[in-house]
Amino acid sequence: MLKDDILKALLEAGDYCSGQALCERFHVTRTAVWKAVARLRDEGYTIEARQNRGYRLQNTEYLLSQASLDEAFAAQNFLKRWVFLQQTDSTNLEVKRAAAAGDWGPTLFVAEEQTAGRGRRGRNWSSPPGSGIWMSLLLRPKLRPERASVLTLVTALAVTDGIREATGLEAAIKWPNDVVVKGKKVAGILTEMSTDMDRIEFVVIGIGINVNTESFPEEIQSVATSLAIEQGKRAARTPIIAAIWKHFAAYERLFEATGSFAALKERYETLLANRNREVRVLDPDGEYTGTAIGITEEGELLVLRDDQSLTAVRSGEVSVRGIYGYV
Ligand code: BTX
Repeated sequence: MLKDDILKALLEAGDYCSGQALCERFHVTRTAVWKAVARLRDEGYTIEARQNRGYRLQNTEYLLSQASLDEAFAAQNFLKRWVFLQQTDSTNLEVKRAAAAGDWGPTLFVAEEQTAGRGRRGRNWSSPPGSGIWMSLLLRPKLRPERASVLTLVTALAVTDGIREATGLEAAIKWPNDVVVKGKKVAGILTEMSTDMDRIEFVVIGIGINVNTESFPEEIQSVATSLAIEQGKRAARTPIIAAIWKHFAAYERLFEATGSFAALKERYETLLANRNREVRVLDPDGEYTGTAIGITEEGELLVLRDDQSLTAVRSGEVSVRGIYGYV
C-alpha cells in the first residue's frame, strides 16, 4: 500500500523527503502522496509538512518498524526471526500461518494494528494502531502438552520484568495471564498450542500491552489502563519489546534446563499481585472464596479457602477475581 511505502521512505530518510521525490519514486501523483500522508496522520503518526522541503516524520522513537526491531535484536541470539507488520488480523494467527508454512522459530511477529485481536475463549482484545504492543512468538518447546500452560506463567514473568525494567513502573502479575499496574490491566497473554499425538507441535505466545493508549472502549474502561496513563508520559515501545524477550530467553532457558517452574517460583511470588488477597474462584463445580497465598511448582494458584482447606487452582479451568476490585 502506498501509505506503507511512504512511511518506510520517511523512516529511512530520517529527515525531510520532498513530495516530488516521493511522487517519482512511487510513480504516483502529488494528491496521492498527500492522501497517503493524511491516512498516516489518522493512524497517529506525526508528519510535518514544510514548503520547499517536503514531509518529515517526527517522534520516531515512539514508532515501531522493522528497522527498530532489527536494531533491538541485533545483539541477541534467542530469536531467530522477527517480522514487523503494519496491520494484521491477529499476530497469533500470523504465527499459526507461519508454523503451517514450516517456519521453525523462535519467530516473533509484531503488528502496529490488529483488526481481530483475541483474548481467551474468543474474547475480543482491543488493538488500535499507534499505541500498543501486539506481538506473538512461535516456539517449539520440548514439553509435554500438559506442561504448556506453565509457559503462560514464564511469559507473565518476562512481561512484568520487561515493563519494570523499561519504565520503572511497579507492574505485577494477576494470575495466570494478566499484567497489572495499580490494580488495572496493562497487558494480557494468550498462549495457544497445536499438538500432534502426545507431543507439542508448536506453541503460540501472544502478548498485548497497552503502552500509549489514552482512552479505552467504554466496556473495558474500568479494568484497563496503559503505561502512559500510569507514568504520565508516553513510552517508547521498542525498548519494552527488547527487555521482555531478554527476560523471556533467560527464564525459558532456566525452565527448560530444570524442566520445572521451581527455579522461577520465588520471583513469580514476589511479583504476584493476588498474593495475600481475598479472591473468588469461579469454579464450574461451585464458586468459593479464600485467600491466594502463592503458587505451586506446577504453576497452580494456591488458595486457602475460608473453611481453611487448601486448593491448588489450575489455570484454564477457572477464573479468579478479586473480591474488592479486579485483582
Ligand atoms: P483475556 O480473555 O484474559 O482478556 C480479554 C478481556 O480483556 C476482554 O473480554 C475485555 O474485557 C478486556 N480487554 C480487551 N481489550 C483490552 C485491552 N486492550 N486492555 C485491557 N483489557 C482489554 C487476554 O485475554 C489475552 C490477550 C492477548 C492479546 C494478544 S495481542 C497479540 C496476540 N494476538 C491476539 O490476537 N491476541 C494476542
